[in-house]
Amino acid sequence: MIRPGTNGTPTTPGALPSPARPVEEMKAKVVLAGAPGVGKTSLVQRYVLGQFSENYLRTLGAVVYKRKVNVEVWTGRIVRVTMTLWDTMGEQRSNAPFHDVDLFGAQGVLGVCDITDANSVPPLRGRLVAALQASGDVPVHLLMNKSDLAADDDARAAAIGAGLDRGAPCYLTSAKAGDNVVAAFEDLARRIVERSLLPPATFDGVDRRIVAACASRPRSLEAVCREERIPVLFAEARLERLRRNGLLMYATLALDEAGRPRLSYGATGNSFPGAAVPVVR
Ligand SMILES: Nc1nc2c(ncn2[C@@H]2O[C@H](COP(=O)(O)OP(=O)(O)OP(=O)(O)O)[C@@H](O)[C@H]2O)c(=O)[nH]1
Ligand SMILES: [Mg+2]
Repeated sequence: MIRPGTNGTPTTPGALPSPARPVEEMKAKVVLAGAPGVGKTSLVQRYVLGQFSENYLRTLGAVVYKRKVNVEVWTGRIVRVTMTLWDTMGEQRSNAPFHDVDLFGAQGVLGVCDITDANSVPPLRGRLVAALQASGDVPVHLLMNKSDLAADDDARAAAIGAGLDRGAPCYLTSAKAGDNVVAAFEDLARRIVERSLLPPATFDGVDRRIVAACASRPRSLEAVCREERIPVLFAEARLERLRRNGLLMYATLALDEAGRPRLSYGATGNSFPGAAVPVVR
């Protein structure tokens, strides 16, 4: 999926290429899904155009936006991702299959609900099921939008519950104020890139130690970095891959003071498939 850039930049192991000279490029389709009026169009327009409007114009069909972003991954490389962002309509007029055509082939999903309205969460769950059926097990981020308004406790709890069920980190976002919009979109871009870089089911001694530690008690990303003495991006990619392979799960999913996800990982009790590859450190 990733192809070498055309600018001839050499990839020196350990060296960080300049963000202005990315070494690899990839494309990713990302779908925004959620109930009507939760702010999908506003979020994508805030991210791509830097604009916000109080006017509500229902989306009909799907509108596709594009934005390129440089993503730093755990290898130290920079990948330039061209994201096509599919802003889908919230209103579902029927269950006819062609309504889900927009969801096919996505590499990532941004599920959106309205933090002031608990009724926006059940339709979001439905849209996530449809999106994941159409695109397979792709990374999902859950955006609890309109954080500039007073939050509804039920909406907050329901959204975090949906995130936990779907393995989707949650972000408190405001398309109006801009809070966490870039983080939510670009963290997803990084997860998409990492997923395409890591061999899906090859495990080594680091993986085994991480799973053993999480089996004794849930570990945060920071704890894994500290204990294994590995950089954040590297630990994050490993944890995500172990989770995808059913060896870890989110033990807790909460929000930090900035409204960004705070996760801890626990072991599922499943055993490692295949033989271990010894790690030399
Ligand atoms: N206060 C506030 N209002 C918002 C925010 N995001 C969106 N809105 C408002 O909510 C309304 C609906 O926003 P849209 O972005 O059109 O919602 P949508 O999810 O695209 O709706 P559909 O296209 O019908 O599915 C508009 O009036 C926006 O101005 C936000 O973060 N804060
Ligand atoms: Mg819309």
